[in-house]
Amino acid sequence: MRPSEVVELGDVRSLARVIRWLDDAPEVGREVLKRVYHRTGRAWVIGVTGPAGVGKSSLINQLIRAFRSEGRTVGVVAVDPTSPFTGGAILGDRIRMQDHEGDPGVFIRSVATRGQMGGLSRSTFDIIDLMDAYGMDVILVETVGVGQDETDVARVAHTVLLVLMPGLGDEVQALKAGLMEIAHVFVINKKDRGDAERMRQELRGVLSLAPEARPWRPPIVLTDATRGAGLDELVQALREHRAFLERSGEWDRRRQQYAFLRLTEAVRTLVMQGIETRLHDPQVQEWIQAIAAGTLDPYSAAAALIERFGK
Ligand SMILES: Nc1nc2c(ncn2[C@@H]2O[C@H](COP(=O)(O)OP(=O)(O)O)[C@@H](O)[C@H]2O)c(=O)[nH]1
Ligand SMILES: [Mg+2]
Repeated sequence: MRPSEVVELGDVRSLARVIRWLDDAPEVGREVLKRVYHRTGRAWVIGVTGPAGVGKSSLINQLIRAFRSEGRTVGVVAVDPTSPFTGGAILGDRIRMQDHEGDPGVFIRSVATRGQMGGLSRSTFDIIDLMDAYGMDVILVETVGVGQDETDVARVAHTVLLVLMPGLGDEVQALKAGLMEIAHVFVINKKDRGDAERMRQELRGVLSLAPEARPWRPPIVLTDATRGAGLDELVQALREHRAFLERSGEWDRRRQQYAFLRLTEAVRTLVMQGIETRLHDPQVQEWIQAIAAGTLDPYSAAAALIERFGK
């Protein structure tokens, strides 16, 4: 590892290299993260979530343009729901974002979920922190999904943007219990295509069921991501939410929550790493056999394993 790559703020090439290390040489990638972590905490993380095909990537493309025109740097993490059976090939989700190719103020990275729960892979946190440390002002995290287990993004993002489109009637119903509660801004995209206004009314109906006491009332913005219509309104809604976060103290509270999440993730990573390197240890093999045979339960085995290798 060359120290220069650690210190260069705003250098997307060294950022790309460090992020690649997270996959290829995790201990090196994490070593860099340790050294730059003190620079984190400045980026505004915006989660962009919703069903496949609603136009999340297209909207991100437009949001990059909008933030860039204000002089802000933008990082994008696109989380692909790659099948756990294919082992998680990294698919480029750059197609609709390629307008920004060559702009040193934009850094786009796709990550595979590797079949982990909740939609975000372990390294997503590291990538977000690295982008933050390397000076990205805004980090857009694209995740697919509308299930309740997809609410992971809410634990990472300051602002959650839920993207829908006209004609998603059933899915809107399904959303009620899950993402509805975590979304701060709703977008009905493809307003050029269908009855977006009617959908706004439906959505308002669903949202009005929420407790009145909620300090932030999520706005609903109609957009056409292919033409950029509604983008000013969307950016305005995002800005208002950010101002709300800061004035309510929520911005700082999120930092605390994120710190807790980071700690538990790091513990999991280190413990798993410790176990994975010892899978062929005869003692571990013995425990596996005993669990299979039913003579040992997995919790007792896990406790014994951590006791033995956890140091
Ligand atoms: N007509 C119309 N098509 C759109 C709009 N936004 C995105 N699309 C198209 O919808 C398809 C899916 O868009 P994409 O951004 O990849 O959606 P994602 O899967 O949510 O990221 C693409 O063919 C886009 O060109 C829109 O506002 N209007
Ligand atoms: Mg996409």
